[in-house]
Amino acid sequence: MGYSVVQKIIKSHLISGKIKAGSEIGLRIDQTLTQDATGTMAYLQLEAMEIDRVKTELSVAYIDHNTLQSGFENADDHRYIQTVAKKHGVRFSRPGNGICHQVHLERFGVPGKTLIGSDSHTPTAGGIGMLGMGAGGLDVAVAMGGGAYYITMPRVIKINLVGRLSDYVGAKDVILEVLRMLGVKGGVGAVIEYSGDGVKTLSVPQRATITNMGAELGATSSIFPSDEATFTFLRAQGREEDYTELSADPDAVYDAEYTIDLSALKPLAACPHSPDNVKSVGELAGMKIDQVCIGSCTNSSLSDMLTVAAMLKGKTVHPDVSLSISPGSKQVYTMLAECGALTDLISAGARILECACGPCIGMGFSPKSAGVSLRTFNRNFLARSGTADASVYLVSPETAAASAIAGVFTDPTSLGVAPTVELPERFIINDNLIELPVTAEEAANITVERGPNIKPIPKGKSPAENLDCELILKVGDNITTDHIMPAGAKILPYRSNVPKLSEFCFTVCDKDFPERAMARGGGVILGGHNYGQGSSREHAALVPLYLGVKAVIAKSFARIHVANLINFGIIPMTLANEDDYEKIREGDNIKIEGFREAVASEDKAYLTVNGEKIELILNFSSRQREILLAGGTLNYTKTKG
Ligand code: MIC
Ligand code: SF4
Repeated sequence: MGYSVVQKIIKSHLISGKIKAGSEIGLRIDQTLTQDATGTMAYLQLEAMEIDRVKTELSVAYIDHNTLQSGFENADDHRYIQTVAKKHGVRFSRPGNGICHQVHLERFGVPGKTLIGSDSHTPTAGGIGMLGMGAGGLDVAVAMGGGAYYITMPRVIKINLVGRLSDYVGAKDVILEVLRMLGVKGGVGAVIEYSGDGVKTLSVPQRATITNMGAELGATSSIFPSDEATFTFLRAQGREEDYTELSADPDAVYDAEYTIDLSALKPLAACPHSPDNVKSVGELAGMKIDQVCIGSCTNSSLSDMLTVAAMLKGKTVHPDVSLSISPGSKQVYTMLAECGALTDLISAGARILECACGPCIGMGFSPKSAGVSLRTFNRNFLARSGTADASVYLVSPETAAASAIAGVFTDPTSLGVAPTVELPERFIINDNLIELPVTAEEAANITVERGPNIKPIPKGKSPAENLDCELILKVGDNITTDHIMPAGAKILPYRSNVPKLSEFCFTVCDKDFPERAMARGGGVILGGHNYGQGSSREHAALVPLYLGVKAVIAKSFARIHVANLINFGIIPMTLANEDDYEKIREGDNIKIEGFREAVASEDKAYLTVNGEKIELILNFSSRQREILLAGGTLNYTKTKG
C-alpha cells in the first residue's frame, strides 16, 4: 500500500508509535516558530527546562501580534523575546518584518520538513508541502530542546481539486467551500491533503490561504504536494536549493475523499459568528457594510495585495466604509511600494496599517456599534473584533475590494473580467530584519531582559485522591479559546501576566466567572462539543489553572487545547453518554471517588452529581498519564531529569 504526502513526512520523522490512525505518535521536529503573544510563555518555559541552546535545524521568534504597544508591557515582552532568542540560538524577526506565517512561508518553509509553531495557523506552511502544526508554547519549547512532538496519528482526508478558478473567485472561496462541506469539527483528528489536476493551477500563496484556514476545520494540518509551482515560488525567493518534489503514491489510501470543481465555485462568505456558517456572496449582495479589513495570515500575500490594488486603482472607497489594509510582510510591503500599487491603495482611501496581525486579533480597527465588517481573515468568533455586537463576515480579497468600493456586499464576479496579476520572477529579498543568534560561546555575554510585566508561570498540581468540588461553569458547543481567554487590544498586553489576565477569563460568556472561580477556590467546567477550538494560546489552560480549575468535562475537545490542558495538569474528561450533559447544572457539587487512581490507570471514572452516577472517559496515553500525575509537563520534565 502506498503513502499519502503527509504519511511520507510522518514516516521520515517518526520517533515513536505506529502509522495507524488514532494511536499516539512522537515526531522529530525540524523547525519551530513562535509569535510574541504566545512566545513569552514558550521561552519562559524553555528557560525553566534549563535548555541552553535550541536543537532544531531552525527556530524563529516573530513579533507580529502585540504591536499596538499602548503601554510598556508589549515592548518589554519584545525585548525579552529578542534577548532570550539571541542567547538560545533562535532567529528573531523584528517587529515590522511581518506576520509569522507569511514570513515563514517566504523565507524559511521547506517541503518535506516538519514545523511546529505556537500559533494555530502554522499549517499555512502546508502550502509549500511542509507539515506545519499549531501547538501550545510548552510543546514548542520541548521541541526546541530536541524533544519529540506528540500527536494522535491523523486520518487523511483527500480533497481532489479539478478545474480552474474563474475570474474574481479566490483561494479563500476554496477553503470556505471546504468549511461549508465539513464544518468546524470536520477536520478533527485529520490532515487535509489536496490533490488532483486543479492543484497545478494554484500558486503557493493561494495554496497557503487554503492550508492556513484548515485550522478552522479543527484539522491537525493541511498540505499540498510539492511540485513545479512550489519550485517556481522557491526560486522567486532565491531558495531553489530548498526544493524537493513530494507527491502521494498512486496507490495511497485515504480515510475519506471529496472533490471540488474549482470552475464551479462562486464567491463565498462565512457569516457571524463561525467560519463554517457559509453563504454565497450572491445571497448577501446589497447588504450595507461599514468596514472592510484586508490582510492577516490568510490573505496578505503579494498577489492578494496586487489584486486589491488593481481593483481599487482610480476608485474611491465608499464614504460609509472604512478600509484597512495590512500587507503580510516587509517583502510584500516593499514590493507594493516599488511597483506603485501602494499609491493606488492610498489614493483610493485605504488606511494602510503595518505588516502585523492588527485587526485580526482585535488590535485596533474595531467596527462601530452593531457594525458590519467584511474581513479577509480566518476567524469571526463573537467579540474577537473588539466590538461585541459587530457582525463579521469572512471573505476573499476580491469580495472585500468590490464591496469596499460599492459600500454594500458585492459579488465581484458581477464586475466582469478580473485584472491579471502575475507573480514576480524574483521577490525582493532583504532579510535585514531577521537577527541571527550569537554562538554558544558568546551566549554567556547576553543578558536576558525581563520587564515588570513578566510574572511567574502558575504551577500545576498532581490530582487529589478524590475530586469533590463545584461545577463552576457550564458552556455549550464549539467554545473557542477566544471565549475562554479573550484577546484584543485591552487584554493582549497581559499575555505574560497570568494574574492580571485571569480577570478576563470566560467573561465573553459570563462576566462573573473570574470572581466566582476565585471565591470557590476553583472547580470543574462542563463544555459541549469541540471545547477549546480555535487558537493555540496555552493561556486558555494556564489561566483556568491559576483560577483553580482542576478538570474540564466535555462532549469532545479540540486537539491543541486538550494538549494544553494536559501540559498544565488540568484533567480533560469526556462524557461517555452525551445526554448526561443535561443532568449536570452550574453550581452542582460533583464528586469523583478514586480520581487520582483513575487518572493513573483507568479508562473510565464515575462522577456523582444530584444522586446520579455519570460515566466519564479518560482517553490518555501512558505518557499523558505520567504528565497529569506529575501536575503538568514542566514538573514531568524535571522528574525525568
Ligand atoms: C489567533 O489567531 O487566534 C492567534 C492570536 O494567532 C492565536 C495565538 C494567540 O492566541 O496568541 C492562534 O491562532 O493560535
Ligand atoms: Fe495573526 Fe490573525 Fe493569523 Fe492569528 S489568525 S496569526 S492573529 S493574522
